[in-house]
Amino acid sequence: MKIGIVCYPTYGGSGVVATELGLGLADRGHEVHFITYRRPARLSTFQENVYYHEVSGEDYPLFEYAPYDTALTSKLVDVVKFEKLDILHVHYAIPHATVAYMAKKILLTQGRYVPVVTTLHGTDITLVGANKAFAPVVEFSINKSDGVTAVSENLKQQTLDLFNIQKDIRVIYNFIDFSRFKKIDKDHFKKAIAPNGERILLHTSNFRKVKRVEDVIQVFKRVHERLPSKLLLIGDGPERTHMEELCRQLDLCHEVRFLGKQDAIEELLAISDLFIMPSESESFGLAALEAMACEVPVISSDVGGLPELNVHGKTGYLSHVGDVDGMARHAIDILSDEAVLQEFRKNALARAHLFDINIILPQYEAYYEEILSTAVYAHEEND
Ligand code: GMT
Repeated sequence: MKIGIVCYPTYGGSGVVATELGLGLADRGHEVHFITYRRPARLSTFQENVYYHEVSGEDYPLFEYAPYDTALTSKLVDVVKFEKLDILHVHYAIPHATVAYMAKKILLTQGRYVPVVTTLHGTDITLVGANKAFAPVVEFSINKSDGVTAVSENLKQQTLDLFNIQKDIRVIYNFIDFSRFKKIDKDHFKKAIAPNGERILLHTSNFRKVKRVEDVIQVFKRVHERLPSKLLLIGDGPERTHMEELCRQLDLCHEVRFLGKQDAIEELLAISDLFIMPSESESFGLAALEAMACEVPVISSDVGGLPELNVHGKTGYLSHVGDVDGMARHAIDILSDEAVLQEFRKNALARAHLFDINIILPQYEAYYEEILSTAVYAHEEND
């Protein structure tokens, strides 16, 4: 198949999933065309079957905001036509599902039909999408997609609760590539961070409010009062400065390291004992899956799709949002007994195997086939 992939090329989970999916599909012999405003980080080297088309809008003094949606639509029309794409797969509903619909309509006037699959990732529904400023357009564009997938049962249900959706939504979970995410030996590195054998707790995120990084620090404070431990905070974003201030107030600066954005997350997971994800909302929790694949148990909130990934009492523990005492208690239970920690590590890995890229990727392929087989019908009926 010739597949066009549209996504945000940033550090967000939706961009990671879209890029890894495209690379995986290319490995399986499909021709994959990424269409984004910047080259996604993992596309920096030559890879067979992978093409990249950059969207660059025209700047003009009249525009206070350059019309990216229009530039992307025009690019999609061009790429679909000239690269003869079979299907367009857009990640994150805003504005990609809307833009794809527009491109599809333009192509139809030129006698060309391309089906569109939209994958809902989370905040495009729960935070941004549900906002009145976007909701009618998001609802319309989801209904006009030929296929719609969501990354968890919970996100599917939330989409159905928040919008008037007439489409079937297929759940296809986030996935993990075990050739990259696996426990590797980084003992020298561990000694540098925790020279006295302290336990290492880890959190990675984009430091937005929804991630509740302050809860991570509060949990760590409680753990640190009971066990020798260190906290690694990976990523960057709007809350980072506040979090640095909080660490100073709590006198934790020597125990907490802010490492900023990191590409080799698997090397940091390799030296970690526990992952903390206390999010206010989380449609799946890809970062937690990455931790589990590296045999790191997860202390998380119980929102969104997290219970579909993290099994309470087996791969980690779930607590209500904001229950930092409960999260700390669970963390101490796991970390204070080596045999318990090893059991949780084993369970986390076994659970992660259910989300192996080799299991999930064929689900996308089969879904594309299904959509393509009904495409002629959809062409007549959809508009
Ligand atoms: O908030 C983020 O973590 C980024 C965001 C995105 O769309 O880029 O991630 C969402 O998509 C990921 C991949 O499908 C999911 O694993 C994350 O749970 C989801 N984040 C939220 O729902 C907050």
